[in-house]
Amino acid sequence: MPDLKTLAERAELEPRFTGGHSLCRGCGAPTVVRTVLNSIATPVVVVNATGCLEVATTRYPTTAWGVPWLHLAFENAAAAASGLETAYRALKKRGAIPDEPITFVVFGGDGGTYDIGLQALSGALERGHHFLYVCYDNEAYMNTGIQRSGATPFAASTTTSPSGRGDYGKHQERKDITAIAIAHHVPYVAQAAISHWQDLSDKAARAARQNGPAFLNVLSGCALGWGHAPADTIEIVRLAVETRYWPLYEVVDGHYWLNYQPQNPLPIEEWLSRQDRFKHLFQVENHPHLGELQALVNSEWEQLEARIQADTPWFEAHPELAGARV
Ligand SMILES: Cc1ncc(C[n+]2csc(CCOP(=O)(O)OP(=O)(O)O)c2C)c(N)n1
Repeated sequence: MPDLKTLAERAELEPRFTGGHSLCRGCGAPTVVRTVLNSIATPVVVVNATGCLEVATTRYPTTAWGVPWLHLAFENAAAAASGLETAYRALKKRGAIPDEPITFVVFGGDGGTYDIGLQALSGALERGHHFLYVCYDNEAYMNTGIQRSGATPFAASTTTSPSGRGDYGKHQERKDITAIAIAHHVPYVAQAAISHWQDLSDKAARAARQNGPAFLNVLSGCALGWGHAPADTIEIVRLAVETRYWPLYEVVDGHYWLNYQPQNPLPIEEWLSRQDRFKHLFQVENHPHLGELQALVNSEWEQLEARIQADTPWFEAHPELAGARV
């Protein structure tokens, strides 16, 4: 498959996703989409689960998509990509169409990925379809009014896990969808964030080169749902990385590699205090939950670090498979 080696080459690619859509100011989703699509050298076909991205980019009679694009329901985005990819392979095998590479890319929000579309995603990953699934993770069902999803962090206030009247927001821990994807033994799984766009771009390029399923979980952002000024989205997503809440790592053929090591990890409060969805945690009666959140972050980081250390010899033996450190 051809490759776009430099960021300049990627930036110069004709835009596959244009401005003029009606996503909110400060929304992270367009950054995810443009960065991913401009990092893939082949023609692409996009499958889009419903959510903010789909709704706000396709207002009749306009579209922000400069590529073939399918709108699907939550439940079946990955199933539709499986069908497309299989049909394309079958037609090529029969000689009915030219043998040219196409990358099939799914975009789904966290509601569509962690929860409602999980069954189809799991099936497609396990069957080994050659496609890239990208979750733009804003940590709630934003399009329908900020309802909690499986991605919503512990203690975040949403419209269906509200804080107040003695309650502290969501009681459950967030689901680790990246680990679930890894458990399917696919060639490439990675976590990325819009604050580290070069890393995201490289991961998209690497993911598209795999000869099998690839999954990217990208921390996006939502000024409205997280409760901050639109101009602060990138900075707040960066704080998620600097507090170790959102590690940037990749798993290549089952082997773990860290792409970014925060030199002076910040306490989780530095990320939480910038967002209204966590402001109740700074009331005295909720202080214990701050400690619980920090303990969760620490324990997840330690588990990840142990896996990364265990896999260091494997990457030393296969240095060409290790992604760039950012
Ligand atoms: C089966 C089904 N249930 C509910 C809806 C209504 N609905 C449309 S968009 C949306 C929220 C999507 O959340 P997410 O996938 O996280 O994407 P976001 O809106 O945050 O971009 C919901 C609940 C639907 N379209 N289909």
